[in-house]
Amino acid sequence: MSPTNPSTHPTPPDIIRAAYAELIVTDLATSRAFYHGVLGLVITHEDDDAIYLRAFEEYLHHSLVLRKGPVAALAALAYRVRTPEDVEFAADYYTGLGCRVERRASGATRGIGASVRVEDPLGFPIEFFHEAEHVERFTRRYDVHGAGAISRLDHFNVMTPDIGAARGYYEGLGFKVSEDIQDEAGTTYAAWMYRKATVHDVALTGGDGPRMHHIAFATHERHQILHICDHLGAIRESDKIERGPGRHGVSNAFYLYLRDPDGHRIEIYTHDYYTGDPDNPTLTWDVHDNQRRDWWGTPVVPSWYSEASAVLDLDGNPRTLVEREEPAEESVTIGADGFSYTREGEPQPEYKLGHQV
Ligand code: 4SX
Ligand code: FE2
Repeated sequence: MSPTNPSTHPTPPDIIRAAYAELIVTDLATSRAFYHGVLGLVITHEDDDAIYLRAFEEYLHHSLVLRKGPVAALAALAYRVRTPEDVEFAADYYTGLGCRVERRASGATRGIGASVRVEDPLGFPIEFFHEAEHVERFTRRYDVHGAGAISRLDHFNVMTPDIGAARGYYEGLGFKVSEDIQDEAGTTYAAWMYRKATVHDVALTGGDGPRMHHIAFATHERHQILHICDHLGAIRESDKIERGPGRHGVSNAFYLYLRDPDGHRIEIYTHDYYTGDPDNPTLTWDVHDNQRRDWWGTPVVPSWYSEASAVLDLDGNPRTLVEREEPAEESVTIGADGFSYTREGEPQPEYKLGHQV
């Protein structure tokens, strides 16, 4: 039987990009003050149950839903697919994987057309949709942008115990790996995977899971990220800054991690690079290279490795965690492990290709 036989290998949906996240928050007013008041996200709609937000360049109804609930958690990560037929392909594909699949009528989430939600093989609630309501795109609304303007959602980051297995699952969906972090024994600690032509739509972080590590929004400029830091300082909420600002090694992006009022981690991210050619090379980092996660060598704070948001199943119940069996990145890199390096005897990864500049 051919490996592409549709009876054994249903066609995966043609995924365009990471499109929206639905987070459960415990107090809508407090979350509104953070996401709208501080980050400046535009409110498309709000009611007693939820707030629907988007960034300035987005014209779909929302890229973030904040839904009120008793316990802070992730309710869904949604990918946009290319055609309505791809929503059907998604249903068939996950049924073929033995996953729980639920069809959702148009409007089940405000602004979103017919969709399917699945409990994926890693235990995450994932949605696939094509149709969505269009709203005003605020690209040139500089009168409302402010100094910390956020342009669009960029990526999801999920915590899962077995990065090799998770990578294989996402490769089956047509994602490619832009960068990863490994050690000399071949253990993979994290991987960055994309459908749109950037470094990632989803990153896989090794750890007890399923948990949501963060969602990331993009700005156009570094100074917009710095302004968000200044803004938080000015309102005496600098404790919302968890890590950064800094320059990532992996992805080369400029970054900042915040914790929202419920502890959900939000990254603000800019200046990664184009990956759209079919032969885009994968860059592998050594876990002991202390510039891999921050190009300036700033240490990663321990909470960034250990804390992450609970994930709900399709009934709204928190998932139990599966422990990571392979070594944890923080255990091999934090503290006096004696293995980290800034300069090795040989050139750093980027320069190993031997090109003269
Ligand atoms: O910390 S890393 O430099 O590995 C990193 C983390 C790179 C890109 C990301 O989006 C991220 O969250
Ligand atoms: Fe990220």
